[in-house]
Amino acid sequence: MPVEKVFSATIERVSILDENGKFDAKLGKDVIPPVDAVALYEHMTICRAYDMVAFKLQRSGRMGTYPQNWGQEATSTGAAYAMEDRDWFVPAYRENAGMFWRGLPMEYIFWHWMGDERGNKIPDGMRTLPLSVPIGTQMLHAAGLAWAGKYRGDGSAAVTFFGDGASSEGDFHEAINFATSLKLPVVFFCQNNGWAISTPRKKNVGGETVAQRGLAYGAHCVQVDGNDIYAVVKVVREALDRARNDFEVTFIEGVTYRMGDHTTADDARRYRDPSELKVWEKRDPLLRLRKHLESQKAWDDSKQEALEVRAKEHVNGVVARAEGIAKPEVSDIFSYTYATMPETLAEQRQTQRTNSLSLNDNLQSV
Ligand SMILES: Cc1ncc(C[n+]2csc(CCOP(=O)(O)OP(=O)(O)O)c2C)c(N)n1
Ligand SMILES: [Mg+2]
Repeated sequence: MPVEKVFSATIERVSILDENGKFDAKLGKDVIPPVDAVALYEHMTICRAYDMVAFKLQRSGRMGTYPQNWGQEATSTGAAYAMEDRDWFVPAYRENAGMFWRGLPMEYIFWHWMGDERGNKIPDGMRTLPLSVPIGTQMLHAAGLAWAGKYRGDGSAAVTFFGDGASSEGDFHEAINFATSLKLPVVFFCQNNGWAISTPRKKNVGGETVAQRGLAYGAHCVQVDGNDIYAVVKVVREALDRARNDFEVTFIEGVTYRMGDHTTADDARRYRDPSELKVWEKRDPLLRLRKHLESQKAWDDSKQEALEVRAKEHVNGVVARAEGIAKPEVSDIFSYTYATMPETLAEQRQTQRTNSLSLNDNLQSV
């Protein structure tokens, strides 16, 4: 036969708890035990409070630029919940909730955006990378970590997060090509939040879904309702099994929405129709889970009130710790590049305050 079909594929979309509160009992069976669902809801609520405080810290001049995570909490939290400690969590910059679920103390992310490098020094043993602001670079790191894990046979997998915009970067294509051709245990989790700053998804990604981008590389591709934490946990768990057991790469497109501006340096009102927000407010991942828990008699208004008080107190404590950290030493800038400091650098550190170069002397003469 001169013409034959050599490849065909479909992209499935997974949803368990839909925006009207309908829960698919068959698909959702045993995905998240009820006690964990409450813990996840509480966690995401505290992360939302954190996000709102972060915005105010920037507006009042106490923090630099900040990208709000508002509305996207279920994607990274669901993924982190499905992961094991031995797995690598490789974020972009809208995955606070997942990083905190993995145990990163919340002040680290404040430090990062306050310009303090100590926010990037992840506690030892926590297989989580610091935030990545250069778009797309982290996916290559994830492929490398997964390669090392496979080489060592430690059973680990890497889950890397990136945006719809980042899926148009060369780094994405290089990383996924590397991962699928070497059969590395990586999960590529695209947070399709509708926008790459002011560029709408349709103007930066051709094709019906973002997920299908992975097909060309031979990845298993799936779309998931990213505001449905049950569906997120299910698809990430399956992707991790695939990675660990078969070294098969998965591309997950989590369809979610950026409720805030791109960052505090942006004003989305200049390019975004407010009616879009109204639609997505109803799809809020927290609201959806809360209603579901209420329908299960696992949540009520008094629990909500108590949680909100607790969240406020918790975040206030984080702010106090973040702002209360002792200033770093100037010489710290020399300390973190080499395990053993080369002589030239040691000399620079030694002479950083000579008369000719002394910052203090210069200031005194002003
Ligand atoms: C390599 C690189 N190019 C450009 C930028 C500027 N930039 C910051 S965020 C962004 C858009 C990213 O969109 P997306 O990947 O969809 O992530 P989102 O912000 O929506 O979460 C761009 C172009 C950058 N940080 N790094
Ligand atoms: Mg985006």
